[in-house]
Order: sequence, then structure tokens, then C-alpha cells
Amino acid sequence: MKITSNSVDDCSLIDLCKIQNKSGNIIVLENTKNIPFDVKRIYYLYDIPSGESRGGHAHYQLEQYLVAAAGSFDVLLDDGKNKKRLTLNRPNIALHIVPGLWRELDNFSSGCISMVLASHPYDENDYIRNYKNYLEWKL
Ligand code: T46
Repeated sequence: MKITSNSVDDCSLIDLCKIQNKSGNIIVLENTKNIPFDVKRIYYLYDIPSGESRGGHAHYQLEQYLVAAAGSFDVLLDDGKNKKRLTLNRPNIALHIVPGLWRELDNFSSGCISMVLASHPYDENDYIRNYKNYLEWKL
């Protein structure tokens, strides 16, 4: 399947299976065990001013697990034909974003930490930051 044909329905919410005991919870993610790609990079967004939005781009190759490690935010996924809006608000739920999807993040709560596990190192050439160019690439 070509990456250009990935759709919003190829993205899914994953239960990260917390280990729970009376002193709290822990989530463990290990390459080759419970994550479908090798994690090459982790980054997180925090101290996001009220009303701000992030994203507004797609990746050619990168796939990601996106997690609300604290607080909540909304994600708009867009494959050029269909859009899907989700709220992430639990540290044990990851949104798996496959390559080739346009995404926008907004409605960040106060104290939100938006954590990303990514399949590739940072490469600005992997970004499509212009929506018109994205739609042309998807054709
Ligand atoms: C995504 C959302 C959820 C780096 O130098 N290295 C990095 O690994 C990253 C992610 C960013 N940067 C620099 C590039 C820009 O100068 O940090 C600045 C902000 O990056 P960007 O505008 O891409 O930030 P967001 O929050 O719009 O997007 C980021 C990720 O880029 C993207 O993959 O899905 O978080």
C-alpha cells in the first residue's frame, strides 16, 4: 500500500496497558514488544499558551504515537478527503498516526503535556507544511 493512500481510518487509539498498584500507575513501551515501529525520537510539547494550536503539517514517512501525558488536547486528522477530530485526555491512550496524514492540535488544557514517540529522527524534509501542497501530493 502506498503511503499516499493512508487514511484517517488507518489511525487508531491504542490502549497502552497500565500496570497499576496502590502507589500509582506505570506505562511501559518497548521497541518490538508493544509499539509497531522502532522509536527513534521522543519529544513533548508543554507550556502551550491558551488558544494556541500546533501541527498544521503532514509527514511523508514519520509515524507516531501521540499521548496526552498530562491534561488534554484535541487532534484533527485529515487525509485530504475525510477528517476526524479526537480528544486525547488519558496518559494510557496513544493515538497512532500513520505516515501521510495531515494533523492539527488545539484546545490544549492548562498544564497539558503532549508527548510524541516517533519512528524517525528529526528531518525538516519529511514535513509538508502547506495544505495545498499536501492535497497535491495526495492526488
Ligand atoms: C508533530 C507535532 C505533534 C526540532 O528541531 N526537532 C524536532 O524533533 C522537532 C519536533 C521540532 N524541532 C524544531 C522545528 C521548529 O523550529 O522545533 C520547532 C517547532 O517544530 P514544529 O513547528 O514542527 O512543532 P509542532 O508542535 O507544530 O509539531 C511537532 C512535530 O514537528 C510534529 O511531528 O506531529 O509536534
